[in-house]
Amino acid sequence: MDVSALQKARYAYQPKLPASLSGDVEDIAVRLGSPTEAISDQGDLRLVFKHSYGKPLAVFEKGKNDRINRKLSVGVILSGGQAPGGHNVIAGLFDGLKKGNRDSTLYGFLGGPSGLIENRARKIDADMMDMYRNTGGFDMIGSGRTKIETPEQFASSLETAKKLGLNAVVIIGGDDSNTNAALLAEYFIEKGSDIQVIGCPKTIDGDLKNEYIETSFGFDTACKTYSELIGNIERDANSAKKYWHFIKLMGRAASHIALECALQTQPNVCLISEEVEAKKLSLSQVVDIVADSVVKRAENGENFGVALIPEGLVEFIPEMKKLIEELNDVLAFHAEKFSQIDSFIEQLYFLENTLSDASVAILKDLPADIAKELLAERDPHGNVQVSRIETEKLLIGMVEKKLEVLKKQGAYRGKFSALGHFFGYEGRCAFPSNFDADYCYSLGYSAFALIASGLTGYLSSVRNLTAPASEWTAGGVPLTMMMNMEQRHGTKKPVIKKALVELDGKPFRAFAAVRGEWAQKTCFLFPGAIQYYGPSEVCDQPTKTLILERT
Ligand code: FBP
Repeated sequence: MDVSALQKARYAYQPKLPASLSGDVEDIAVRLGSPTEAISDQGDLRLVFKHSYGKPLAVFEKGKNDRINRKLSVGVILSGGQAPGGHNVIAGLFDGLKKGNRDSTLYGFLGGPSGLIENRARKIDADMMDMYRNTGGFDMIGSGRTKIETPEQFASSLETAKKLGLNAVVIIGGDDSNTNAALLAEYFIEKGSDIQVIGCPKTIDGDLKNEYIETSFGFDTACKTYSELIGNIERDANSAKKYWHFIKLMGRAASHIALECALQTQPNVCLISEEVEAKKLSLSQVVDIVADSVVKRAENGENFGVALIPEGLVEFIPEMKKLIEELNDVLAFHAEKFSQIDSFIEQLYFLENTLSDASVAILKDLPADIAKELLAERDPHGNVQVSRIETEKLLIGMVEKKLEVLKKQGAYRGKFSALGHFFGYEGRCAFPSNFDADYCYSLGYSAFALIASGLTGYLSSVRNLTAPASEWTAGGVPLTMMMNMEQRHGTKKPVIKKALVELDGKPFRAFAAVRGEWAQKTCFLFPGAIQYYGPSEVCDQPTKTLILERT
């Protein structure tokens, strides 16, 4: 296989490990804390997780571990959207397993959780592993969004794990996939099996975080990749001085990516969905925020600019949120009937009789393309596929209309020419930054140590991430500790709580303190491409979000 010069050079990169995981594996001892509680709904969760609720926190430290050299057989799954560093989680797991006992085996389940359900797996050997070290993508074994949901799927997952003689399954995924990991761990115990389940926190969206998970992997690289592109566009905008660029950024629910990219590039506008929801802003009020910056900059003769739009925005505008919730219910309860209706007009007619009047009015008012996307099939976890909704185009159209009105009133005399962009898939498979390469390798190695220590129902956790890697700490957080009960498809379900942007958090406050100036003046910052080689202050810096949150 042909590989690029950078890829060859990255093969040779040796990811850094926390001191507690470096050196001899026999010296990785586990310290367990006191029993833990879930963040809320403890009573309900105790009932769902009868055998696995409330485990203690686990921390690795130097000491003796006489279980670590056991011969183990482990299966690993990449679940959900791609995130830079996934291969390094597998590499950390692989190297840990082989250091513990060279006869240990690692299987990769193909195509995500369905690989476990349908027993599609391949053995990962050293040659295969070496071709994927420090590379982006999930192409080593593939990924998928299948949810392990039905009793049959749980049963066949156990059957596969038994057939392969596994000691453990590692699920590398986001909040939904790790909720699945918790349910699988519980199921295995309930069925009398001692097969362990360990999760690893993945998602570029950055919304799987809490006191114990400082960031999900992939967020760092994805934000740096988007920020490079945004910086390039800002420079183009400032050179040509004729376009407004509306850039939608991935982040299905939370606006962490948009916020981090704003901190890195200082655009004129960055909308934050969580703020829109908290202030109960209508769609037209959101449009006013952007139009206001366009007008003010035109007064300074600057008919150009950059606006960042979080992917999930529409779901946070209260009137749209209500519409989407009602649509989710209709699509869940009348799925079959609705799928048989071919034309969009007939779909609207059907919905007129099922949705509230207010929601029908909003749906009819939206451009047809946007309305059609809102009616499209949900992902297996019931989410609207917001990456397909062209919010940037919706806003361009609405800002244009608003400016026409202002022009007629004599309140705007500028020129408005806008271009839309969507940055999402461009960043999910980038070569992991040094931070993600090190973090992911450590997460995988820590997952091995959790398995070797006999633990199940844990999320691998590596902390103290703003310090040099040698000072990071590693361990495991009980999955039930991060859970609460939420309404899904009309019933209460256990889920890992999503971390949205906190409006009283330091990253948002840092942004809010300066955005007024950015809206009027040109304050662009050009961060450039991720650097893999060179001084540590250029190559190893974590995100601004992490630095602000941890200091
Ligand atoms: P995960 O939550 O699975 O990590 O995926 C995140 C994400 O990249 C979102 O930002 C985006 O909305 C979605 O995946 C796109 O999904 P798909 O890859 O199925 O188009």
